[in-house]
Amino acid sequence: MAFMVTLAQPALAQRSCDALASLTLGFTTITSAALLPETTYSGPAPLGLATGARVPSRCEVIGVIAPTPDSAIRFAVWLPVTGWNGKYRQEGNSGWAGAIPYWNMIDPLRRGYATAATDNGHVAAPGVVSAAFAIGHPEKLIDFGYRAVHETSVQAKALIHAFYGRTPVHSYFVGCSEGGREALMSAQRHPDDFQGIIAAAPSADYSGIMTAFAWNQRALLDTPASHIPPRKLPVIQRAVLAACDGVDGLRDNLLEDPRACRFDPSVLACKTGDRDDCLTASQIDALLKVYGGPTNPRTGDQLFPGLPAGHEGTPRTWAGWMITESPTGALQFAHANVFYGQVVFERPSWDLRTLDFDRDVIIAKEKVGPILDATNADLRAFRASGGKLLQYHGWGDAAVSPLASIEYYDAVRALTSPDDFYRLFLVPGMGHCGGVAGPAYFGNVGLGDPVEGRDPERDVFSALERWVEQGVPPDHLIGTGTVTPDSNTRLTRPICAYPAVARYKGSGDANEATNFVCGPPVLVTSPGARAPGVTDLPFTNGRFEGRGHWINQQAEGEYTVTYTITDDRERAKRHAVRRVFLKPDGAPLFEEATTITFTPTTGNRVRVAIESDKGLIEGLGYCLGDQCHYEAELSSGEELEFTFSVTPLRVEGLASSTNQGNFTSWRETLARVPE
Ligand SMILES: [Ca+2]
Repeated sequence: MAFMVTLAQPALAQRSCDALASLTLGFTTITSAALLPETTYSGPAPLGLATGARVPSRCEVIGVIAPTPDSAIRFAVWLPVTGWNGKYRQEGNSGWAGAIPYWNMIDPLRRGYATAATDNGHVAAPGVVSAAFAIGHPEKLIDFGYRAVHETSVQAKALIHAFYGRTPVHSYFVGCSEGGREALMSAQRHPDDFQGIIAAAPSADYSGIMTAFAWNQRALLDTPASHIPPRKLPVIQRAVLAACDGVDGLRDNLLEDPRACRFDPSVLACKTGDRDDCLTASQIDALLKVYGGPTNPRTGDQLFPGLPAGHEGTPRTWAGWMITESPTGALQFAHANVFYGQVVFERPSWDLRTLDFDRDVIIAKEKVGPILDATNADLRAFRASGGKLLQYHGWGDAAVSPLASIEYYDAVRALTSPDDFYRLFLVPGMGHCGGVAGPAYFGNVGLGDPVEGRDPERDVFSALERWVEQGVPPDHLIGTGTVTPDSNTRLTRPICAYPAVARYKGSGDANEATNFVCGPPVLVTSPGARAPGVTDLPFTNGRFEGRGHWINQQAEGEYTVTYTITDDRERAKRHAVRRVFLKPDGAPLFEEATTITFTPTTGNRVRVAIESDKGLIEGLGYCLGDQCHYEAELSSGEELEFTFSVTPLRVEGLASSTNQGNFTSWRETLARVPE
């Protein structure tokens, strides 16, 4: 005998742990049921965070579920022997799954939860990016897509009832990346399985993400000169921060909302040959494609959002995921080949360098989108069942663009008010699932998290528990991390519920969360958003006043901006706009008059034409709910971008514009002046 176990039988138990082995469950074979003593975890731990952790004594049940003849869904359940809190928490997978993630089950067990996880229906060699299980096995792909997580929850709850004599009072699901996709899939397909769900950095639009991976790799492989070596990534990030760090009101090497950053990589163009501190023309082209994201070459449709600027050189973000010394060594290269080669075409020799971004993307969407993509924005059943969904995503995530989480949130918002059941938190600086830069620790990496205690403000799972069990929704979390580049200095910062961002109060230690408030976003744009919306633009006559920031080579500073808008209803959506910029002393900086015409096209799209002294600016825009956005480009190369929200009582707008001349940028915040 390997070790002696002397544990009292739990008082609540209706059956002994051993007896669970003979339990009859639908489509399920229980392979073992045994009391295990407290141990120290020594198995694999992908984030390197659980090795050496104390694992309390538990009844461990391992089984296989076969809802179809080709299914083999392995799962493990850990039932606390003492101190069960009456609740259940299931853990998600990562990557292509293929193993039961025991390391994720330690944290819930230590919190007193009965917990379970599955290998998602197949076995894979550790550390290998592979979806070979899908070739010739459509049922296994469905198990991976959504069935394994649901079936595991059904059987785990049955085992909990058999062991303790009652069902859990609350059930939770926690997952990041692939686990985040599983989390959203549960809310969409099985809205009664879990009352509380954490969906972190979800790879929800699975086929879209894989297309983006292929797009990025193709951009970087376009010619031998397109490859950007990892050593240049910090150079790019420094240039982005030089251009954009202060936009959020604080120079701290973090971008509160990278959407406010309009970075032009041509500032890094090499002047005399290729050097480490500059980019060649081919590299600039590749970088612009990565920022822009994949588009259909025939229709121009955005296929997935691009990656926001500002985290290129942060360790474990772009390097490794997208860029390695070897041009084909990145994780994105492997994942995109596996997805299209093994899952879509079932032809392992397929190479992403042959991908047709029109035809092949449509094939992928039609074949596997309905199985893998957790993109259904209709969460009304989940909401009606009392479910609470907490989503978080790092702005520095180079695996899943955080813009995709915003798109999904906005799509949900177009159908139902999410505030009472669904909140999204975007974390400045943070990479995929956690770590590295910014306020990246808030209970999100389980046992490796340096934050002690289970304060709902600093521990994301405790925040979800409080929301589900006490009805207190989280407005913000407080993340902990270290200052960049001074890793010896601790930083705390509020992480605000989207769309709010943390704004520095203007005084006090900028590394202390207490000196920030959650406020309106600097700039709300989401280029390429595909969510449904409305086209009505109920702009009305009136005067608007606000603060603006103007930057050019002659003048930089804060100005008062006054708009007078005359809404010409006779000519549909046509507005005469007179704009005056005043210096702090009241002297005019300049003024201009423009006419803006909005013409609804299809869906939520609008065509925008601006006649001004800069010439005619035309562009396409869109509205999401009460928020409208458009971008336009002048023939001179000037870009104009403008976002505003429209409500019956108030108009607020923020704008930015860039060009390649001496005019660099301006932004404004406007509020309607009461009549
Ligand atoms: Ca900043």
